[in-house]
Amino acid sequence: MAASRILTLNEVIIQKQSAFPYAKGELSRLLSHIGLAAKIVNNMVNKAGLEASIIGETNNINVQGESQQKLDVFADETFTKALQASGIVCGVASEEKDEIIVFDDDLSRDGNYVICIDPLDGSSNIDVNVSVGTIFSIYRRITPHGQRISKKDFLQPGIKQVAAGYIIYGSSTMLVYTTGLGTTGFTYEPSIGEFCLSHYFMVTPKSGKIYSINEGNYIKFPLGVKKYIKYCQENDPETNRPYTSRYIGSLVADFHRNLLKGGIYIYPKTASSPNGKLRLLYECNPIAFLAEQAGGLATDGYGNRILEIVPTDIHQRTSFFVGSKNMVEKAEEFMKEYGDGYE
Ligand code: AHM
Ligand code: MG
Repeated sequence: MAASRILTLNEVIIQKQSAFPYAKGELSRLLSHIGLAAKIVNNMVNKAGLEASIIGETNNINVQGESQQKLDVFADETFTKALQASGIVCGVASEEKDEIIVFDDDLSRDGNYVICIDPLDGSSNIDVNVSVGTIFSIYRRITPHGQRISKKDFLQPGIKQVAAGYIIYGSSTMLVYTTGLGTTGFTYEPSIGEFCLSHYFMVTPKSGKIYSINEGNYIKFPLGVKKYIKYCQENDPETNRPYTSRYIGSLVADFHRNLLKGGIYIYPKTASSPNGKLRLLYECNPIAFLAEQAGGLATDGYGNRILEIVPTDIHQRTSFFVGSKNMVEKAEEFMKEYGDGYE
């Protein structure tokens, strides 16, 4: 639903502060810092075509075995600095860093929150002007104050998230977040340099017409996924099928479209990626939280709710089925019936 008068991100955060369980203004300040970093990264992403110095690859390979783009590094540094400057965050787990970063300065050491972040998801799309995003997830620390935090502060199941969100750098830039009280979207208004409330209480349709999956991997998919794709393609006027296939290859953009229009996004495990591709902590958990808060569902395709998976590694991967409730449930039915059999 569109807002009737202009409200900025900071105004809305302050308004909602009292409804938040840890209402000390800290989370509000943290979200403001994330909004600030998003503006800086947005500015750089927008200039990518003009600034040869920021497009293309670095010589580094990250912990995922993927080559780092220069903008990956820029986004990682920008968000890390903004989070540290907030004084509320004591550590970060980033897709771009092998190990967790512990903020050991006087300002941050005792911060209440840890953040899991994918600073620039889909960055292989940057050079060709396709939408990319930042995904973040916020947890309370577990380690008592006065002691140094460790990996266990980050290895919490998604149900423990106190907030999560993404920024989509697209045809317009948006910040979408939840603190567990619904999913809310803000659109960046460049003339005033503010994120303005544009999508209050986002509700995703229970059913949609879009399925999003990299069909180039079809041959390696579990049988249940192949059968579900076939179901999506079959003709049935009662269920609005055939569905339409849309896949950008940029999780935030694919999810955002499906959130608004109704649809399902699937990244299953495959014969060559037996644990799936997407990372639980900083890709799947935050997206799952937002999906559920908008009335959708997120599972691993094997009957497990993403938010209840207990992580054992900060870069852990999982198969991922997310989107409109009825569509995820139907895909789950196919997985239950046909499972992993490979044809
Ligand atoms: P990245 O974090 O290295 O950018 O990879 C994650 C991206 C997602 O945005 C996207 O949905 C997926 O990888 C696309 O993978 P594929 O090219 O295998 O379809
Ligand atoms: Mg990513």
